[in-house]
Amino acid sequence: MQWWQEAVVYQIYVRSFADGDGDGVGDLGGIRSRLGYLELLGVDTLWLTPFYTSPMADHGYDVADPRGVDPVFGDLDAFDALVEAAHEHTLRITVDLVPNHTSSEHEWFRAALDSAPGSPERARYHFKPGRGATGDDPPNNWQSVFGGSAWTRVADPDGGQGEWYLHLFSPDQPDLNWSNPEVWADLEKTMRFWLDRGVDGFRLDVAHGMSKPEGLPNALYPPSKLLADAGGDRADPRFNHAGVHEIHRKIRSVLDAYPGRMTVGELRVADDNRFAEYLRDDELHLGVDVRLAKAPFDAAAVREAIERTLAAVATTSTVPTWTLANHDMSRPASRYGGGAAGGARARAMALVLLALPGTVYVYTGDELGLPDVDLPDEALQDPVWERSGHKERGRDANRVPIPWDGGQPGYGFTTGVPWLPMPPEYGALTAAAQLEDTASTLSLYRRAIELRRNHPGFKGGSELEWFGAPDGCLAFRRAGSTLVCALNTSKASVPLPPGEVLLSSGPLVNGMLPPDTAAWLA
Ligand code: TEU
Repeated sequence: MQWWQEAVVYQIYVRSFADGDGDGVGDLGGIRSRLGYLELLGVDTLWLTPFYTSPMADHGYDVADPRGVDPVFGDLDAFDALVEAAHEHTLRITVDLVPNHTSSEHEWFRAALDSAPGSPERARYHFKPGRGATGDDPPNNWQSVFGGSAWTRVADPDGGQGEWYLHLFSPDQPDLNWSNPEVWADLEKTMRFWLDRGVDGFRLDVAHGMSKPEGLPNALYPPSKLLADAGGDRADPRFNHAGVHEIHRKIRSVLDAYPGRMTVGELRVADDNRFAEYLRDDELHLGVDVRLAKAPFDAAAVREAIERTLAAVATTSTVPTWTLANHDMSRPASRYGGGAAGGARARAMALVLLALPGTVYVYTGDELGLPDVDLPDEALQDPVWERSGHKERGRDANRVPIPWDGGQPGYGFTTGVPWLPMPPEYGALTAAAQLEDTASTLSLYRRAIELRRNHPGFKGGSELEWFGAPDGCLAFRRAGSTLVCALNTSKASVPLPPGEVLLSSGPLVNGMLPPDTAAWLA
């Protein structure tokens, strides 16, 4: 068993975790100062979102220099110090890589703008003439995931209206042309750069992107940004193109020279068979699966998501991955209904999550039960807000900084002004307050992670056995194990399966499992 096949990975949204220098933005030094907390929580691996040099149009997913640290996050010395300290705390470190696109401030893209159509500088991206007599229409009908056309027109070096370039995300994130060998050579250099500095693995952003079909043909359906998530759809030419697998084989060949290091791909691929293709023995080690995170709080839907995730990896030699959220999704406490019920359901789902075989991802702040924050319009920073013409508020609500202790404005996250306002209700949810409260969400996560690591009931295989359960409920155990996880999403209390209760997500009532509650039994 490799370490990544049974890890509890904690996703750090670097901007929002801990601010070491008082500028209101989280940084690498801040993370280093909070490693003790992560050790207490019991996670074994960290995933850091991009901390590379960036103008921050998409908060770091627009990378201007993939081998440099942005000054707002620290410098290379701070990174090296963090890796060393994390390893001393027996925490592994995985970092994001963004191979699909660069920032428009990347030196390659600046050079492309200064060069003529047809030049080698432009050939690193997708530049094309427009359609129509004067080239005023974009080269095809592709839409940006963030809204609007996926094409932006540039002025030619001589000042006239010129070519268009492709950006599946914001215009500040031009897509790289992966049929250009320079693009791979540069990613390989970047991977070796960070591997040689001691990282334990990579999360590959948009791992179903990169490769594009020859000639960039029109999409055949009415374009809609929602189709970004339907990557399994063969009619969507933007993502999941067959050529991507050759890229993953190259990535894997680099990793194979660094035993014990791994890659996990962000795979927005709805079709189970196509998902599995990325997990062949010479491609990714793991794929991020958001099926469970997308399921509503309903036992039948949760069971279906779990079974589909298991089915998607059943033909591979890898393991399933599970998560309830990430930096792109509404937080569980809000998604499951908000208020006291939403909080209780998020806690119940945490026990489902942590009972499952394979690798688990916990998004920073979910262990505190943080809700999404209702931010005022003027605070919003996600490019989705502007790109959608203010129709979609974007992802800032689930990226508000972590409350550590004390009160407003910074709650121990920063001595300055936090980059997104932290609300009054954070006072009761700080890590410090929850560490002292045995009934807190944080205490539940700590206990559950500890049991997951040490209890023999978790040593079972990767198949699940399902028990008969009342309507709106589910119960399962790993094949060969005695530990049962039961979840009640119905409106009535139900009898518990037989066994000693090891942990429950809320109080049991007269030995019954109440609504919005889960329990582990041995
Ligand atoms: O997200 C890729 C993605 O496919 C989008 O659908 C994303 O889910 C977005 O939330 C839609 O609003 C990755 C990163 O996780 C995301 O944070 C970046 O913005 C994006 O890539 C571009 O790098």
